[in-house]
Amino acid sequence: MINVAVIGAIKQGKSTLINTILDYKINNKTGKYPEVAAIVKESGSTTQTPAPYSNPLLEGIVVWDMPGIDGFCHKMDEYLDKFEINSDKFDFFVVVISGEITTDAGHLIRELYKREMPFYLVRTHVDETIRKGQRLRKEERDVFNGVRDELHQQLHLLGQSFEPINGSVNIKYELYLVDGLERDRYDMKKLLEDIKNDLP
Ligand SMILES: Nc1nc2c(ncn2[C@@H]2O[C@H](COP(=O)(O)OP(=O)(O)OP(=O)(O)O)[C@@H](O)[C@H]2O)c(=O)[nH]1
Ligand SMILES: [Mg+2]
Repeated sequence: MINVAVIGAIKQGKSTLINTILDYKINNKTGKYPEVAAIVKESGSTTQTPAPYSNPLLEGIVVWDMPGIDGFCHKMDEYLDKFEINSDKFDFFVVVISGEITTDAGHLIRELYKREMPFYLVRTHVDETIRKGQRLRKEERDVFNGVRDELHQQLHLLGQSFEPINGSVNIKYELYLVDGLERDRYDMKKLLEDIKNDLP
């Protein structure tokens, strides 16, 4: 079994992403996900304990919905210990952000860099970013590429921030820009394929 942790700050779209990965859809009539799906709450308390999800769509893989960083522990180190991030429990990490890389996500990414753990960074809410751009008469492609370039730059700076001299750490990541609710838009198709076929 490959244990994949979907992790990030609170309310970034982690649970939604898991449901899309496992193809659990909101029912048109009830407006709800099926019972087996990851829990998405519109308001109130967030995911508080790691919850495993799997189905035949991703054979041999368990996807873990992790509590939002800072929604549960006050310190990053406490979070890393409590949820066994630095142990062998998880084989791979999918870090979820909905905008820029915030302090919490940055802290986590630095941990992964330190351990030379490859990871996927998933930027959700790209649909909203594009919509905003359109109001400012920006082309979809330009907005998309702008977000991508900024994130690569931020990731590069993060890599340098603990290895400033020659950046000798071997950093491996993939970046995906998605609408967390859509399986066939933006980079989601590639993400689904990569999770299925390309996990290290
Ligand atoms: N427009 C848009 N909405 C999204 C996207 N991803 C998630 N959402 C919405 O964002 C809200 C929060 O999503 P969740 O999946 O609950 O986020 P989470 O990170 O699991 O949140 P916590 O477990 O509470 O920390 C929900 O209303 C989702 O429908 C996206 O890519 N685009
Ligand atoms: Mg959640």
